[in-house]
Amino acid sequence: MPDQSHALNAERTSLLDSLRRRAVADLEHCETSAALTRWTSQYLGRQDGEVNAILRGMKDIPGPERKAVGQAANELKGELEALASARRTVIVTRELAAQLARETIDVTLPGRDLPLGGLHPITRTIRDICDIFSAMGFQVIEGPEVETDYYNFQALNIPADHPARDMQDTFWVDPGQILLRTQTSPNQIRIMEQTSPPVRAVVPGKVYRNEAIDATHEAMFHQIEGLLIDEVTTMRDLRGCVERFAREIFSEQTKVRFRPSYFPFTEPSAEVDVTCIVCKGSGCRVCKQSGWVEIGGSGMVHPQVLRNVHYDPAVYRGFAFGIGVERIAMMRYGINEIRLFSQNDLRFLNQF
Ligand code: 2U9
Repeated sequence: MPDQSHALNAERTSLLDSLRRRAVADLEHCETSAALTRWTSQYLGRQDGEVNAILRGMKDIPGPERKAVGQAANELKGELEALASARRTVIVTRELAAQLARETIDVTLPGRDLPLGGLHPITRTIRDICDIFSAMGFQVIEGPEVETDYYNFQALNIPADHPARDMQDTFWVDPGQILLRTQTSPNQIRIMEQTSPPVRAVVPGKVYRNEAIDATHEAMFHQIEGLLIDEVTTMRDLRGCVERFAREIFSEQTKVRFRPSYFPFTEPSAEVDVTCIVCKGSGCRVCKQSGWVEIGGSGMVHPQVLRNVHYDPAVYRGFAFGIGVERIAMMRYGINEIRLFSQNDLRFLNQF
């Protein structure tokens, strides 16, 4: 019996030895965490691990040997666990180093450019016009686009039967009471109500007219209106002011011409023409061969308008003018279609 048990013992010992050699050799080939996980489950797995299979089979071993085999198997288990843990440290360190190398950020790289927006040609033109009048001492003041009938019409001496009040021309919010302003002048009335002369102000902004739309007319467009009120103010001052503006915005060679006209809020009144900037006055398609292009209207403020804001027309007088911004922009940039300004088409806008 002792010999037989000795032989059995030797057989089990060599079984454990060969398992150890195989496990150690395999472990040396584990290069990744995934491979190591597979190795761990093959040799040390709770259910199917090879070492546990030996420990489970011990119930078949006779009493005296069981202890020795159990001890040897447990030692092997401890030994393999220690080797696996050391191997894991090596693999994890190597994998982390590779990941860090892969994910390196070069903080010295220049940032990505954000595309810069630009100013709309109408905004640019309004700013340039305002700069010119600012330099002449005018304040730039904006006001509401939704107005009352009083500020838009009555205060400006526009009688009830005037064509400008026509239902077809005005966008009414509350018919007869509230409307979208048809000119920026209601704001000049507000300014005069709030201040005493002298007054020098320009008002830029959107205005609305219920018009038939074509290449040169839109239902919404932009104006700049100017107002100057003082004790001694003449038509010559108006002409000088408008001429200075025209020469600043177009060129020093520009000439200005006044043509008699009629507006309810000015008397006398004049249309303002400038020499065509395309042909310099010799005649072309833009000026319809006349050499002149209309840029707006002007005049001396009507005494009734002064009375409406409680200015004494015997003491104060003033001039006013209105300029169509789209007109100026179309001439400056050589644009022949007003609808391009409101279509938000980047192929057009990117050119400015
Ligand atoms: C007050 C008194 C008078 C402003 C004026 C015009 C003549 C004029 C047009 C220009 C082109 C409108 O955009 S457009 O179609 N404007 O012809 N505007 S006088 O007169 C005023 C303003 C305010 C208190």
